[in-house]
Amino acid sequence: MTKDGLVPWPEDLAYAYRTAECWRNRPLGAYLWEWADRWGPQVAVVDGDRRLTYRELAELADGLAERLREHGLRRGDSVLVQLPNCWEFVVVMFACFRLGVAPVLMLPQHREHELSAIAAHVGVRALVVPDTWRDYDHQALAHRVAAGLPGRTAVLVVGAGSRAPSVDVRRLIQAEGDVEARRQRLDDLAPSGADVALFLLSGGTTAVPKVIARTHDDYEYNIRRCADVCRFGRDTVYLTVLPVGHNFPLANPGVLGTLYSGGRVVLLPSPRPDLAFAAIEAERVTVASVVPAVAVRWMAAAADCDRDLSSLRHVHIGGSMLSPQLAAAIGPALGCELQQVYGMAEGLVCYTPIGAPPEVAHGTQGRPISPFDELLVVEPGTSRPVPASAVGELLTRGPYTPRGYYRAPDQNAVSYTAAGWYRTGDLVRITPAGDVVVCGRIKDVINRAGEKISAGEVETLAQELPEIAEAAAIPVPDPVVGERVCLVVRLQPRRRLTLDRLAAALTARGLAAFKVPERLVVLDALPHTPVGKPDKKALRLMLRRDA
Ligand code: J2J
Repeated sequence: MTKDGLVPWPEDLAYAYRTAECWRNRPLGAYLWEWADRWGPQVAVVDGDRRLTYRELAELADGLAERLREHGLRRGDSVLVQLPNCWEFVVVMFACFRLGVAPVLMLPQHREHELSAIAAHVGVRALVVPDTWRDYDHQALAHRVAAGLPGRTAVLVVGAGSRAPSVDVRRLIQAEGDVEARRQRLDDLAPSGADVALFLLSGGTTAVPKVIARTHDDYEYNIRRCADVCRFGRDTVYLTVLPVGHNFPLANPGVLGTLYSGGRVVLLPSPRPDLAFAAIEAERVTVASVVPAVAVRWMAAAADCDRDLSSLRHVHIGGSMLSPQLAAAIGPALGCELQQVYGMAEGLVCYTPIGAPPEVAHGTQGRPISPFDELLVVEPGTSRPVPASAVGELLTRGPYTPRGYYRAPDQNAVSYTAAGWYRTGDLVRITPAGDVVVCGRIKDVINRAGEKISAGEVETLAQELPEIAEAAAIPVPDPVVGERVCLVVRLQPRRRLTLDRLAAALTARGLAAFKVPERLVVLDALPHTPVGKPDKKALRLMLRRDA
């Protein structure tokens, strides 16, 4: 671990990745102008009535970058970004990339609990939020979070509701002045390819979510490979319905892969089928990425939909388990080809290839996007390989899989082996042809419609409530979202607790709504493992029996 909290790749491997041109030592901001020079007048981003060309995007991002610099942001700083899917998100991202300021990508659903912990952990200099989103006052939230942080943290607000002392982002996004001179000034300030481009949140198994630092070099390589595998090009029209702060819609190939290829990004605030189908028809969308829960909603809605979806060529599906039966039904229902994605914010991404035979397209989660990706299947919790094709825990390393979490030496000792392998916590088998089949997981998370919820995070917060003596968060299967959070508790003597009171108390403590338990089970005593932890396997079995 270096002083700044990053775990570097070993020097010999870094050399190999550079020599093989995985890493080009070129910051993501430099690509913005390369694209603008090549595809200037073409539309890059569509958000409702707002359409930005490549040229406009570059000019607006540079304009914002210069204003952010005037506000004191410098290379090596970081800012927390909590924006919904909107054109300003793209401009903010590239303004940051130009300056070498790393955005920390949060979800609009996050609240004080998540924002405060992450902002403090990374040491952000500013928070970028919408004024309101879905009737929630993010501006007020950001000021509360900023007040609890050491030092002065600026609050930057997107939206007409921005009020002093917030900084109004839309006022900062201007392309006035000498564009060429500014471009040159910013080029001179550009970060190096090895600098941190952005921070992603981990799906997380710990009480506080872990943060993943992705460099310009590693992220660009990931985008380039995904765009190549998915055959993105100038004719690609990519629909973004998942929260764009997620790695999947952002960069697999996602928004950045589309821009990389000269295509057009269409941003929607939600995956609602009526909105999505109207956008597909209006913009002649060719590809969209969704989680299985959204795919199911789209399939049902497509059955009696009078929109023209014929432009759709591919749908990327990943983030949680997809059964082969469902996988086989998606293509026919939506009139396009399915590509399964198995990915993670920590790095590794696998895709089923375009044109793959049904047994691969439906029965596997695909193969790694890079020949430099290393995959090892081991007996869970060890480094002992299992026999070929057997099920085990997947370990991985490679040119876009960082070697550790940011500023987390203790966690890294658990999540990474001494030889630099990342322990995915996923149970997989690899077919003789090299395709990964995800079979389950050993990590203590709940996967609710693709959103990962750390059981430990929910338990730690729940145990602070005066009613609760002991708590275990476990997944319960659900036909709509895959899994929901169930909290099993032992209460303090003479205390009572209802699900409503639990939900209200956790929400009041600033926990994001999607993590709040949707089921509560009260027991006189929890079963325990020999080391004294709640026996979650026994609890899961018990709940299944009682269901
Ligand atoms: C089963 N489980 C899957 C799949 C991810 C692309 C796609 C998804 C993510 C993502 C991502 C799965 N079948 N097809 O970042 O770039 C579960 C695994 C994995 C965890 C990672 C991307 N695809 N998963 O979901 O960081 O358990 O990334 O380890 O949110 O999601 O979660 P996350």
